[in-house]
Amino acid sequence: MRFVSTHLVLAAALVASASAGTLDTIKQRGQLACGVNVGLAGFSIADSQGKWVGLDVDFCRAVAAAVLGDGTKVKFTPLSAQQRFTALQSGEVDVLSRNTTWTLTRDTSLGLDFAGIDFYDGQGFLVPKKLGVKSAKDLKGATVCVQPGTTTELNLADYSRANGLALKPVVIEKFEEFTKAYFAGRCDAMTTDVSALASIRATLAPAAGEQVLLPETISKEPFGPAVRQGDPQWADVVRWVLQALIEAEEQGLTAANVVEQSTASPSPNVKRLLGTTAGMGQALGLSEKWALEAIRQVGNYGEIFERNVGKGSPLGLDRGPNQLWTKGGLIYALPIR
Ligand SMILES: N[C@@H](CCC(=O)N[C@@H](CS)C(=O)NCC(=O)O)C(=O)O
Repeated sequence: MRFVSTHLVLAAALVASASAGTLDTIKQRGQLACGVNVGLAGFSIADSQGKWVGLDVDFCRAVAAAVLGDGTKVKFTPLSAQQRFTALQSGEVDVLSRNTTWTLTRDTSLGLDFAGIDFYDGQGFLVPKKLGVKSAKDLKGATVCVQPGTTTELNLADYSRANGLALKPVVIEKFEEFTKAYFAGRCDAMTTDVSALASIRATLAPAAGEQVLLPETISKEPFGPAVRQGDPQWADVVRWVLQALIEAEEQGLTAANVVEQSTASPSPNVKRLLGTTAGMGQALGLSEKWALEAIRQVGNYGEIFERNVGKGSPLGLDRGPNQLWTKGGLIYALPIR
């Protein structure tokens, strides 16, 4: 019995040491490799100066700020829906932060681990106003533009079958061709995540007012950052950076006040989060200023949301389920202690 357990412990240690190391690799490299969308405004897009901006981009900057003390030390790799998982599995990127839905099979058979949920979404339909369609149920026999390698494609088939709609998918791999095909009238409708439809309508439609979002949301699409399975230390870092950004919003810590609050706040929770009381950084293998730097350089979860996809942005999204749990939403930070 004793013999077996020693061997099991040894085997477990060997597996851990063989697969660990992403955190050390990043520290040595001095740069985080982050996989993002090729160009979905609000989530990830290169601006006119070639600088990457968006909610998914900001999450990677927060991880770099926590790990390396500098949120600019990120190499962004644009990935299509079909390329994204291979890029993570092969080690080309350390983290995938790309409007990617957490599903059972992605979490298991694909060898990934999701570190949390940073955006709650669902799938919808966009149609030209001139079609006069008021509900997805009116789309019987319609052609629908959809991208492959997505949950979108699978949900569309389920929805069509479940409702006897005989929808005809028009599957287009490249994002640019996908949007162009729809606006050129090659499909009656376009389907993807509602946030992406808002982004496409606001930034790519020839006339945004001519496009209607149908009322049905046909799926749940919880997006989150993913890492390779088998490196729990790295998964922990990514998981807790996300929690720290949410905790910061819960505690009223912002990019502008976090440094001052790190000494002024009497709250034990704030002191632990910001490293004024040491321990959390060490537990993660990071500097005690990990969360302070992430919040100072990138902002809290709500600031990231508002700046990129909120009411003041071209997407104009409500917080909806992405509001804090204390305000009726689903965003809830795990205890940092
Ligand atoms: N959330 C869904 C869909 C994600 C997705 O890739 N959506 C498309 C539709 S907007 C996209 O981002 N395309 C950009 C590209 O292919 O580069 C998933 O994880 O499968």
